[in-house]
Formats: sequence, structure tokens, C-alpha cells
Amino acid sequence: MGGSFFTGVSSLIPFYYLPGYARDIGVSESGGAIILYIIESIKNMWSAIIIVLGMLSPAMASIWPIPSVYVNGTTITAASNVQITAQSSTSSTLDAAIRRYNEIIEYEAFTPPTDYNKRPPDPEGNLMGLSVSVVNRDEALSLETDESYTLDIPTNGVAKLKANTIYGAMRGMETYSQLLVVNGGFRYIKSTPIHIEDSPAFKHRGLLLDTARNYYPVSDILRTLDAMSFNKMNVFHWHIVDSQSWPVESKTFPDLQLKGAYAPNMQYSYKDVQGIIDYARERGIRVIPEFDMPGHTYAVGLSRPKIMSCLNKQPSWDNFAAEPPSGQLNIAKPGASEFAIEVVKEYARLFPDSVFHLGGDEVNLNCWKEDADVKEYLEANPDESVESLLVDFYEKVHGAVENLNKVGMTWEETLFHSNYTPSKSTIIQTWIDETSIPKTVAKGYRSIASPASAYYLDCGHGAWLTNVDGNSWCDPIKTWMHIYNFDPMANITSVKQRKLVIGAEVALWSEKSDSTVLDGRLWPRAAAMAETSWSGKTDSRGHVRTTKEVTQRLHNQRFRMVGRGINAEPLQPLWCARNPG
Ligand code: CP6
Repeated sequence: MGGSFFTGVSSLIPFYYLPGYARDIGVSESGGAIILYIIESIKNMWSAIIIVLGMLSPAMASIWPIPSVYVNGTTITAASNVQITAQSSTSSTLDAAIRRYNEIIEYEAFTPPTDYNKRPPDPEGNLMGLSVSVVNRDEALSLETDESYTLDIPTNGVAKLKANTIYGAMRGMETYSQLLVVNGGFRYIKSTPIHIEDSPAFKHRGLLLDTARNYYPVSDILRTLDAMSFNKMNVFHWHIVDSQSWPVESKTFPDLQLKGAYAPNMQYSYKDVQGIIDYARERGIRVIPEFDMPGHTYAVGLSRPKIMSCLNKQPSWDNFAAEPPSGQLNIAKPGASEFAIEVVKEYARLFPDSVFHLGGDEVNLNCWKEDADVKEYLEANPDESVESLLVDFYEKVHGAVENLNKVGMTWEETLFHSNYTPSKSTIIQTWIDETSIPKTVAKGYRSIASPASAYYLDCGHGAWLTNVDGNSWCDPIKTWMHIYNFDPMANITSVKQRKLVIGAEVALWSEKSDSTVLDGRLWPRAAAMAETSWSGKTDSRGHVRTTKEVTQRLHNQRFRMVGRGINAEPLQPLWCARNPG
């Protein structure tokens, strides 16, 4: 009854007049609208009663990221039975997710800081568990996966979660787990009945982790995947290798990791990788591997110096690379593209996702222009140039990805700083500045937004362009508010072009981080982008959510994450979380 009742009411009243919404946008702003609306619709007693009750209701449950449609009543329901069960026989992946959420609910239930030291409220209803139904149990995890769900929590009886896919069901279970709160050993949901309809604004909501500058143990990656799922993020972009190390096992070229990993205990075996991919898939997270080529490859030179250029130039490495040690695949040597194609073939098999990231960032042409082998080659082949050799290299390597029926993904330089024209299916990841996204979609390419100025978690806003002390290239670090305020769609008006912005990614480049600081460097700042990429920048009336309006919810999400084993850093004194406003 709860579902149909509220669907009925929400068609009578635009739901943003309803109480939960009023809380989120701040009652002071919407209070006038609500009063006007009450006068207007005074004849409609049903609506008026709901609105008045809503104004008296306790704060809306603290869900992060916020759902697109959230309608709630005012009754406190004792969560007598919180068990999640599947309505019919399901997939093993969904069963595992149900077990996981039942455990989270059982052991990690969250007390909002506003309720610390408060007497638990008196409940008026009894929740009798959550029943999950899924239309298509078999859908694979991809860029096209439907993650939508609806969730209805009655005041009395069984709550219902409906989704088209098991991944949508996971998102809905996350929301359900966030609705349950505990106080003084008493578990309840604050304001029922609740009706939620939810789906993501962006299909690709990613987190890049660089495991090459500094190594992270597998357990760090698994915990990061957990935290991502708590924030409904769905892509782990694994920047697995770079100039400084090659930590991943290679069966084609075993000496890559034998020589390229920092240490025997700083490697990812095939088994580790498969474990990470499985763990991610169980949480509705795709793993996109990046094998960055032809730049950022000094570590390849440790075992294959013959296919390399400008290895470890000293002291003026900065003439050859963005950071030391310098070294790029030698694009004048057939062995270099042959090597790159073998890398693609090997790892396209190890990583099942249909997207394969080829890097292509920060290529330094000078590295080749000053290379004796390249010079010799170009003298013998006067029709060619460093630029044309680079195009040949990209054609071969992107071609290899496409021959394997995968989609290539690449940093924006491949599109803008080379003469290569990637195929139109290629996904372009932008980072250099905020014009990059509009430029990419104007050319008709799909774009993932990772502007350094907003989404790089290692670097301060713009500080890498204007070094503060001429030395440290990434300080100070940016705030969650800065991340939250960025809009990947800014300055894109055409509907067609807006559709090409398919996602966003925060990035943790690890020059200055490792296991000791990982959680605090990622969380809760990554959660800021998780919300804007899931919920969009605006609410349903087109109001752009402000950081002030969402602070309390993010505070709660931070405490929730800490309760679930993620060392997310504090935003403010606990006092502020207890006394919001
Ligand atoms: N490593 C790689 C990096 C960066 C990039 N690629 C980077 C560049 C500028 C800043 C931060 C990180 N460290 N492989 C750019 C895509 Cl400010």
C-alpha cells in the first residue's frame, strides 16, 4: 500500500514540496514555497495534512549520494526485522551482496552524531525486513548497466526493493542500509513511509588509483572498492604501471615485473588481480586497467632497454619527461609497438572489462627528437617524422584493442596533441583544464571528466601550474567543497554533446601517498564527486545543490564510512556534526 499511496501523493504534489526534500534544500529557502502551496491547495486536505506532518517530521534520513526522488512520512518505525531476502532464486552475485548488506546492517549500523546521548525515540511501526526483486538476473556489468532501483519502506510490514539488474539492487541495498540507524542498541528508521526512485546521472563514476609511484597492498584496494560501493561508484580505474614501477605479473614478459616491481612483496599476481576484479564485480564495480604507453614507461626499460628512448636522463630529466625517471617506448623501433601489442593482448585477457585504457598522456616529443636511433631512422626515412611515427604507434596499439573487440580509452593528449584520429568509439579522459571536456564532445567523442583542477586528489587547485614555492608541484590539497562544486557539464549546451559526457573520475596519483595515508586522502573527498556524478548537480527543480546544504549529510556519510572500517578523514569538529546548521 505504501508504494501506491505515495506515488499517488507525489503526482498530486510536486515531491520537492514534501518534507524530506525541504530538509535537504534547507527549510528557510523552501518555507515560503511550502506556505504558498498550502494556501493554494487547502482544498486538498490530503496534501495539506502530509505537508504539515512533514514540516513537523524529523530530519530526512541521511543518504549519500542523495536519491533523485525521495518522499517520506513522519512515523518512526522499529526495524524489528531488517533482514534482506531475495524474492525468488537469484544469482550467486546477488546472494553474496545480500549477505554482505545483512552483515553491514547487523554489525555496522550507524548512529547519526546528532543522536549521540539522546534517548531513542518511541517507534510507532514495525518493519519486517526487505524483499528484493530483480527483473534480469543475468545482465553483465558494463558501461550500459542499468543501476536504477525503487525502494519502498512502509511503516508496518515488508519493505520492497525493485531493480532491473542485480547491480541496481546493490545500489538499492546500499540506500536501505543507510536508512537504518541505531541508538542505544535500538534500531529504527526515522520517517516512514518512504518512497525512493533512483538512478545515476552518469554511467561511469570512477576512481583512479596509481599503484606504480607507490605500492598499495591488495587489502588497501579491496577496502577502497568497499568504500566506493558505499558511495555508489562503479569504475575502478587501475593506473597499474608507470615509469617508477611495474608491479603486475606478466606471463608474456616475466622480467617486466621481476625487474620492474619495487620488491618481491610489492607485486600483484594474476591471482591478486583476479581476486580484485571479482571483489569489484560483486560490488557492481568495473575494473578498467590502464597500461600507459608510449610515455611513462621507464620501468619497461629495466628489462627491455633496446626498445626505449631517453632512459633516465640526468640531471635535466625535465627536458624529456614530466617527472623523473625519463623514458618512453622508442617509436622508431618495430619492437616497441610489437611489445605494446603483446601487453594489450595479455592484459585484455586478464581484465574482462570491455574498456582498455592505453594511457597516452604527457608524451614528450623531445625524448625522441634527441634520440640517436630515432634520428638515424628519420634520416633513412625522410618521409616520416616523430609525429608520424607516433600516429603509426597509436594506430597499431589502438587497432590491437579494437581487434579484440574492446573499446579503447585514452588520455586527451592522444586526441589533441598528436595527429592521430582515434576511432569514434574511443573514450577520451580529459584532465588538462576545464576546456578539455567541451572540446572533446564538440569533436564527437565520449568524455570522462577528470580535470586536475577539480578531481585530482593529490593536487591543489591550479597549484601545479603556479608553483607556490617553485618546488612543490601539488600543494595545497583541494577541499571536498571544491570537488563538489565542479560541474563536468559546464559550458556544454547542446543536448547531443551533453550526452557524450558519460562520466567523471577522481584520481589519486601516488607520488605522495601510499598505504599510510590512503583512506584519508581518498575519503570523504572522493564521496563529493560520487554524489555529483550519481545525483547530478541539481535537484529536480533545477536548484544547484550547495556545499552548505549537503555538509551535514556528508558528515554523516563520513562517520558511516568510519563505522564500516574506512579511515575517512574528519571534515570538522564532531561538535559541528552534532549541532548542524
Ligand atoms: N602521472 C601520469 C601523473 C599525471 C598524469 N599522468 C599527473 C599530471 C599532472 C598532475 C597530476 C598528475 N602523475 N601518468 C596526467 C594524466 Cl597535476
